Amino acid sequence: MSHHSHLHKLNTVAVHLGLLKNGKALLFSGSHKKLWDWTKGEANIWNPNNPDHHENSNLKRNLFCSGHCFLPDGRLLVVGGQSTFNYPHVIFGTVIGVLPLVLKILGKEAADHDIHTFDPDESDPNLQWTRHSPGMSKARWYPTCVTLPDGNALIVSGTWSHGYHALFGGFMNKSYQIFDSTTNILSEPKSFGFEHIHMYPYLHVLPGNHLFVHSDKTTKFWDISQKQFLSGEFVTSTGGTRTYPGMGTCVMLPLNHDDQVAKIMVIGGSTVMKPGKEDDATSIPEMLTIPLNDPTNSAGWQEKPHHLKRFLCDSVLLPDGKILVTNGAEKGTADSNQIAVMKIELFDPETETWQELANPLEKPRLYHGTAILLSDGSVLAAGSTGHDFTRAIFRPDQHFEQEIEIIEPPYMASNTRPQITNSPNSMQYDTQYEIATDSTNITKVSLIRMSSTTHNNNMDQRCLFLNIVENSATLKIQSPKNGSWAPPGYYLLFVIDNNGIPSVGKPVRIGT
Ligand SMILES: [Cu+2]
Repeated sequence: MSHHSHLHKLNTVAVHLGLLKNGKALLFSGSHKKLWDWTKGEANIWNPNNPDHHENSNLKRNLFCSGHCFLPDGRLLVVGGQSTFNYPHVIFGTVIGVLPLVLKILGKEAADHDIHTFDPDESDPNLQWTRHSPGMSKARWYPTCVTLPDGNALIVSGTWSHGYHALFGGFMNKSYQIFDSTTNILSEPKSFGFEHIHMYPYLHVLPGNHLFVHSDKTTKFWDISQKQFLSGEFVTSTGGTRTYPGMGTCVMLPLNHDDQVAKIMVIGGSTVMKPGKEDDATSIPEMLTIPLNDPTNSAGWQEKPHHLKRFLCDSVLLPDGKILVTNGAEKGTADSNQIAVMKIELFDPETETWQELANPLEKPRLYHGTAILLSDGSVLAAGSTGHDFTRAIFRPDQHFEQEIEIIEPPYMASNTRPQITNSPNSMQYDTQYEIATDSTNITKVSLIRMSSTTHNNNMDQRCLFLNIVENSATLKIQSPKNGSWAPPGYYLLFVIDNNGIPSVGKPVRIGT
């Protein structure tokens, strides 16, 4: 088989990347020449079916280092954005409060108080982005958000002053807010209850209405109905931070419809709590097995077979239930890293083993790299701002990666992939539906949420294997039990045959 290039050049840096319900990819950030200029934003829409073209979407604000998750109707909620530029005089001006005031008067205030949505149903590039008012009263730079079982989005973390952050190591926004996806109204901030939360924590909604929250090395569980943390916490055993600025990636393994436990893995990260340029990344993944009826009853984080040493890496849930791990570097901290890791790995949760793909990445994907699953089962890797952001400011063309690339998991080479010939466009919870396929050998049916990611933190990603209730002349499945198993929104539906080969995914709206 001849090896052809999978690279496509766009005119934005995919620091932020999402798969829209129409199957196109949305990429956005600051200007590809000046990511840090808080007055300039940039967004592209790329169609995998027409890969040599892209559309520009008119993003007026710089949403560099925001957080985002998909709402039930397929809009992307984007929280925050670029803070003011971190030159020393700017930091000083920010700390004494003069700069934000002056910028507000000039109409040039930074985007870190902003709340935006992107609407894929809108074809006019000038109307796709909506800035909602009022924004957040207290800024969030590097926040995380997640769509809850009721379809509203929980927003946590982020620093509220870039200036204070640069000088004193971080002033965290410790409140939570909820964005109502029906009224577009943001709730008043309330204390989240995680005293030492840092930037871009990992959040996952667990079946049964608890939220997994992990920051640095500490895991806690938040009761979504009571809006408070359960007592007790768990600590990863390998010592280093797993989140920003030494972040690896965190993924909930595929759920089965009758599971009593959820398994969450941290893959990659740092060997130390406060990484510098010379500190090694880890090669030790850890897994937390969480009893769904009482998460605090977990036996704690456990080491699993080692992968390649890396941080700044992304995990992508594949339709067959395996996890693809790509991107990153062997040493360092976010903006100052060394030795790109070009190899791509697959983790099989059934056997708990790792395998390397035959072809490596074509481009280094370092800090601000991204990767997501596309509808056909391939993986889109994108973004990167290189080894050293300070140097990149003088030669952005050499550092700010505008080329995106397609990774093909082994099943993409199969010329006998099963096909879904008919499937529902939407599904209520806990209901039976028929799926028509061209194969009589379907053994599994998976749902993967169409996801968005930034800073190696996929805030949407989850995979659920559905209950097959009939598999004879017709294939009949039971949809997810409720929003805690599959928060409302758009998913890709895949069928997998007895050789483990998945179909192309069909978009389906869950929980309408
Ligand atoms: Cu960033």
